[in-house]
Amino acid sequence: MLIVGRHHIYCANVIEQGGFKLSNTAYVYKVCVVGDQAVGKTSTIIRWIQGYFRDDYISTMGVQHYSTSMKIDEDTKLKIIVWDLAGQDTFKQLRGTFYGGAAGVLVMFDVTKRETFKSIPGWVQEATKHIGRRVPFIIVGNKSDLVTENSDYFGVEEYAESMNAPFLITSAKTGDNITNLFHLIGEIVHKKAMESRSDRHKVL
Ligand SMILES: Nc1nc2c(ncn2[C@@H]2O[C@H](COP(=O)(O)OP(=O)(O)O)[C@@H](O)[C@H]2O)c(=O)[nH]1
Ligand SMILES: [Mg+2]
Repeated sequence: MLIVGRHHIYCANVIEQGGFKLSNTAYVYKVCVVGDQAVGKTSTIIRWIQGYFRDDYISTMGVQHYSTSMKIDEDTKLKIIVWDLAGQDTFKQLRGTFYGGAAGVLVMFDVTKRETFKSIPGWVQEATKHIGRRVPFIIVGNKSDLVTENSDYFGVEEYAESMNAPFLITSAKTGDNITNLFHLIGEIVHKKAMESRSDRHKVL
């Protein structure tokens, strides 16, 4: 399998649960970001990759992707390719094709809009259907900077527990928890990929 990067052509081995092994210390994974329109998907990705927040984006058309690298320990480097899927219903059909090969999903809602939280099960279902298996996902409540009083964020903690998924409350505006979020998804998808490899070796 060839992956053409900006400066390199990698010879990579496909690993199970989505992703590629580039070398003994470097791996690449695809992560999809989903959620209703305007919950802050694009802002969150831009905040992480480019380190700033702007409030004048035009809404994402179709799909865009971004990539960056992170070290999860001294010896392990991950390249995460983040796919930003348009939330509008008009892109529903198009979205299906872009989930392929994803190793993990960030499912986002806006902590100031209950209806965006209610959409989460639908997003989980759509992603699982198109990816073809249940992959790790993180539930993300964004725009924490807009919440002034104590909030239970619509009960996200209980919901996340029932889905056996972690959740994080973030702000793309202030940057709160954004680095943690991407490191967490990187660690989770890598762990899952490594576990499934060792399981397979046990069976063989
Ligand atoms: N206050 C605040 N506004 C945000 C935050 N994240 C995104 N926004 C704003 O919400 C709107 C939608 O953001 P966008 O990233 O385009 O959402 P997307 O449709 O999910 O990609 C924009 O006006 C952003 O500036 C946040 O953490 N805090
Ligand atoms: Mg967008």
